[in-house]
Amino acid sequence: MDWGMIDRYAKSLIKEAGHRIRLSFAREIHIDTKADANDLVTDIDREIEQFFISRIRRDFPDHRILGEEGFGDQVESSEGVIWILDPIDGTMNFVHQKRNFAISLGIYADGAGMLGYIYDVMADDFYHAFRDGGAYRNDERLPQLEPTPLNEAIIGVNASWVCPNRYVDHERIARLVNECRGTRSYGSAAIELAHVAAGRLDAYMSMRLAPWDIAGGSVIVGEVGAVTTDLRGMENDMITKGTFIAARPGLHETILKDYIDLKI
Ligand code: 2AM
Ligand code: CA
Repeated sequence: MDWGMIDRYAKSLIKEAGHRIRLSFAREIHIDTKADANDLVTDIDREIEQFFISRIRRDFPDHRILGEEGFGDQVESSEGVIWILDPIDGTMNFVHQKRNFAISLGIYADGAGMLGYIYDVMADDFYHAFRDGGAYRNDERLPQLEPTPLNEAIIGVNASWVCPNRYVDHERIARLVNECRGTRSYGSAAIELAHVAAGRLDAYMSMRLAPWDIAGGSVIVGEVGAVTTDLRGMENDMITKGTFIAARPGLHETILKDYIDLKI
């Protein structure tokens, strides 16, 4: 497999998709809801996913595609090469803020993350990584992450997990919020993972993420030494939805051991 060629191809595809998204602001965007009233999708999400899929199918016919909007393949096993795509991660931000959304793509071979990309379209920040080749922001290599104690850590966590919910003991999350240095929430898992990779967040966690939210970012944060698992400490399989944490080493163990009590 010529991963260098696939890397160049993927980068140019993502840049072109970003251009298409920026152009879409001149049009009227149609907004639908999916699972619930706050689970948004637009015609742009669908168009961008279809753009990726038509190109990938034409140029890599033996690869499979797992995309959020469902135009790709029915992926139930991790064999072969799989492109795991979220055409717009942070759709609510896309609709309400017209910023703080990203294209997220991970390319996996037999379950191993080979290439990862996060493109923060409006900031024009492009993060990428290749397995054992380091992580980069706009072609500048990102340094390895050093351990940080919890009382000096900024944690990316959505405020909804501090409210009673059916996934996790919210009182422990409230204690985590009190005992860390600060919390942030950006509304796009991909952008939060880019922040972890660049050392601007020390951890990011969510109880409800899909493979396309984390596939690209997991490769990127892994290259700078962050630990990524589900909230039981097991490896995420990139096929099923579940819980997720990415954190500096040490901090990862502290959060899982002392602050997470899953109900699911
Ligand atoms: P999206 O914008 O592509 O839907 C928001 O906190 C983050 O969680 C975003 O990355 C968002 O991705 C993701 N997200 C929101 N609802 C989700 C769900 N039901 N399942 C998986 N991921 C979800
Ligand atoms: Ca999405």
